Amino acid sequence: MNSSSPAPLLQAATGGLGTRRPDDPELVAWIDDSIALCRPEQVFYCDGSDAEDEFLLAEACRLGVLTRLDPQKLPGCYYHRSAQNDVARVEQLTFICTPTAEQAGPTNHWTEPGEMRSKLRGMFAGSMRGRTMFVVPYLMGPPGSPLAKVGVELTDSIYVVLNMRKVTRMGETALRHLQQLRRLRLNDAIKSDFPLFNRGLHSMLDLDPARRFICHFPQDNEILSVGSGYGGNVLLGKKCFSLRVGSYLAQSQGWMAEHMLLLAAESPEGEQHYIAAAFPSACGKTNFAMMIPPARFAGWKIRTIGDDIAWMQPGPDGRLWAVNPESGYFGVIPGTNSGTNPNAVATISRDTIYTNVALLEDEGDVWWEGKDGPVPARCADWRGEPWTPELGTKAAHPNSRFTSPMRNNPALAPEADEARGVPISAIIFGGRRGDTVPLVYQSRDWTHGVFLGATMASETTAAAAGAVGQVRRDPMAMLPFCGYHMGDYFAHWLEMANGLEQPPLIFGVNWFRRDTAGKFLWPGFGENMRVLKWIIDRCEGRADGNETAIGIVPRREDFDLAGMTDFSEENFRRLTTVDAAEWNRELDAQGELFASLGAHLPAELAAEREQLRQRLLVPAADGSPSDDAVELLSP
Ligand code: OXD
Ligand code: MN
Repeated sequence: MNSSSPAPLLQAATGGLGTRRPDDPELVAWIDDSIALCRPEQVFYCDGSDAEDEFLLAEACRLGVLTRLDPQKLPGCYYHRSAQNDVARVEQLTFICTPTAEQAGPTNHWTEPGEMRSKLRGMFAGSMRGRTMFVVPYLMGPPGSPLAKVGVELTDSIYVVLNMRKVTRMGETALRHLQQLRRLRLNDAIKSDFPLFNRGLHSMLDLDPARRFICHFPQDNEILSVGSGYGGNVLLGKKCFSLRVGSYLAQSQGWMAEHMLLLAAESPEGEQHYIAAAFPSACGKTNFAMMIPPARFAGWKIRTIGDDIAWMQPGPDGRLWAVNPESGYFGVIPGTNSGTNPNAVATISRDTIYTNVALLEDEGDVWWEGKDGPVPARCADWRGEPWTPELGTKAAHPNSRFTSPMRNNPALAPEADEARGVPISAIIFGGRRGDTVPLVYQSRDWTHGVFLGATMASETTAAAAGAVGQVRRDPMAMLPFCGYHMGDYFAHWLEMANGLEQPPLIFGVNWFRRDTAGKFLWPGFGENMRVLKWIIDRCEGRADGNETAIGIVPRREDFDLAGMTDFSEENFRRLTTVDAAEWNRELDAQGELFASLGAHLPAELAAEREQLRQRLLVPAADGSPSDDAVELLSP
């Protein structure tokens, strides 16, 4: 059941499934060129219907790509194992192909577009011989939204098709949107000649990592992906289009494409706030977006709009409005249980594709580290090998995933389908940091908030191939996803303030601070509601904070700890301490990224860094030298 199995052909479908060619001339011409290049045996045109989904799921089982799980326990759920060398995004094989290297900037891998195209054309030539090419039109964003965009992915992976159907609005909806765009262009209402839809061509080839490349041509609205069958490398609507190409489009068109969850928070009094939060991959965005507040916050409702990506633009009212371009979740699964994320547990109980978790003996159910219930005495691990707890290895891959439609989420906000989106009160930047960064702090203003996001760092996780646990700069959680020069991206953030009369307030958070024994100081998950409450109170001007060198941290009196029996006042003090020695080290560590951006680094951000340096020099209120571990109050 893995994507490296040969990809034999589909059986003939009934009722004309797979046969309806789109009629957009530009789309048809590109499909025909791609067919001539890849030479598939069959072409299957997806319409996104339920009948099609049923047919393709059955075919994926017949072809050994999926295993159906027990329909009583897990209705509509399927199991998939990827190739063992293909389990995460591959940042070192991900390229931004702009005419000059400078346009891609120092944080991206770059190759000249002509050179990359001819190399990849060589790989695509004949790549789908004996295989099926699926034509997958998809819409990113709620139908009717001015931010919604069309992409079409041509792929030889049935697994990709079935996942894309869950995480995007796939099929006829997308073609209808394209038709409208075409009409507007013919009427001259869309003046640019920029391609109206994103062209994504994907072939697994033979899943050889030596021939694996994920390449973006932002200026041509095009993506070419070869040699992988996994996640963000191949579900082209997600990271590739919505973030890497999306961020380039956003910069040139005056909007924002961000690696952010979106949630709605409603107080018992009916006050409504919408929050966007950027965290690096596998740092708890899904958990935060689906959070259930603790008993202390009875009457509060947290609803999910999105768990990974936000597209945002200034509205006519001067606020920042956001939509979630996706319609489903491709979430990290280990650690998911009814304590950490009950809404995710409900979401994945049906209509879900499980990838690279462990398979229980009767093959009807799955398991992962941190799942509710007992650890199984034996199962097959994510590789298909017999596993027992004594082995001491992980049965599920640390980057194993669930793919579920958002409609399954009991906490889904109805606004997730709202074409105009939601107005954002606050933006949160969060990393995974064992030290230095307090539980929560607020920037002084938009520019300082951009500095806060731009200098964010986090420990690496299993979401990308490579070492885990190393602190790296991950500006705005966009290091792997920004499709152009990072310095220009910062400048774009600064410019966005010009269109915003009521810009969101900007905060930093860190759920992962540890004590000297390495134990987490903050319980996280539902308790993060307390942090959210302080943030909302700040938005409403109801809570005070202490001014420190790095921003405003909560005062104890304004932060609700009631009902946290195991949590000490001392922990709160440690969590909100701004340690001058640590922050001086942080300041130095920021220097490398800033220096690499050269003349593209906005002067405002260099000035913010200098001001931070100056503030860190101010001795603490008791006159002790500033490089001791003291809380730095502003003069
Ligand atoms: C994801 C990621 O899959 O960020 O969302 O890697
Ligand atoms: Mn992500």
